[in-house]
Amino acid sequence: MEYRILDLNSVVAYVRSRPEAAALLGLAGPLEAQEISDGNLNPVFRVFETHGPRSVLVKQGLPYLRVAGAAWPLSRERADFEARSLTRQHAAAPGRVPRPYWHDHAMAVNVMEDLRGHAVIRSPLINGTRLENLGETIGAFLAATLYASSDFALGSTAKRRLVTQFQNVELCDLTEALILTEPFGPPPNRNNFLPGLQADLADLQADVELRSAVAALKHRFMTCGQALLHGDLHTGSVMGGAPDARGHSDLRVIDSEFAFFGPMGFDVGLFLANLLLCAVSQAGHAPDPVACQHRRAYLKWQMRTCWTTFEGGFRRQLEGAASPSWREPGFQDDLLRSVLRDASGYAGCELIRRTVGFAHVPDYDSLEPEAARLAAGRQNLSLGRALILGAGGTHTYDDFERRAWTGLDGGEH
Ligand code: SR1
Ligand code: MG
Repeated sequence: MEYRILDLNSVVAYVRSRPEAAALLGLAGPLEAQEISDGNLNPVFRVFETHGPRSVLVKQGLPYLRVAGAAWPLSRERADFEARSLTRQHAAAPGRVPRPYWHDHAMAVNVMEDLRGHAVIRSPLINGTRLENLGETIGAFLAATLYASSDFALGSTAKRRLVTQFQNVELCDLTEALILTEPFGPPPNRNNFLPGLQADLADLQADVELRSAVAALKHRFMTCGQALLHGDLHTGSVMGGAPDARGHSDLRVIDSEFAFFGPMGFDVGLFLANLLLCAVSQAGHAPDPVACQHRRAYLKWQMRTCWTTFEGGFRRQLEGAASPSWREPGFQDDLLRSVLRDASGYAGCELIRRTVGFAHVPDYDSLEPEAARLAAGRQNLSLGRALILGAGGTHTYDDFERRAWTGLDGGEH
């Protein structure tokens, strides 16, 4: 089949034309489609039975960035990276990602489980919804997926072979530019920030020590292929079902088209940073200072649980590694400390780029009035800088937390 861009009409015919639709899913009767695109990169459709409960999710890579159009070309190979990484995540952490149904290379399409009753968790978190198992679930997901793709699990030969399947050149280049370069440098760039932050940004960009630390993080991102990362693990990349009586939700990690072999702390740091961005923004989103404090305490605990679950899960798996080298306690301590240091640095970069870079987050952008956005923006920049500069001195999670929560514990409003 030749590549063509799907729309609401053709996506139904496309699904019907595939043998998997009948064989795997029994989709035989009349079908309808609905567009449910949410991310920056790709259109997403739900194709569902008119008279039945079954549905699938169809995601297609366009030859350009969805939100920018043809002016920003992007190859369709991101659909291949998502297919390969989703399959591996599904094997390593079953039930924590949508079930993959089929990948169509020619059409740059991935068809997967439609998480129909689920919603992306970013908005609920902004609005104060408590998902009590969030940190634990994502920490366990990270421990499972990162370990399964590491040298510790695979041995160096299988790992090197696998790395060749994840040369995600374009999307790594995008991350290097948008997260690790442009926010810290002069034009030309695609930075986008409130005029009131101009002086703060100039001050940050003039900090030679900061620029060197970010250069080191960028170099590590480019050269340290520890494990297969999700590559874009923010709260817009997690969906959750309605919480049960205990506040536990069926959480699923989505959208792994940025997957590549990189430093494990990048995934950990991005996720922690997005909870922190939410915490900072609560000064403007929570209805009063007490609610602000409660919401922040919740987010703080989820961040800690995410790290401790990841660390514990990773250590447990190292204990079962085939090579005795990886069972050395001193090695394990050093490794996990270095992941935490990296997480601190990358979390700092994420806070900064979501405030002054090309792609922001609704936590921050939806703050009104502008003075509230300015205050949060300043706090994001200051925390981001502290996390980057303090990364080398981060030996324990307490060190990280102390730095990350500077000025947040009082529930300022
Ligand atoms: C141009 S793409 C901007 C951002 O969207 C994705 O979700 C990644 O976070 C990327 O940096
Ligand atoms: Mg995405």
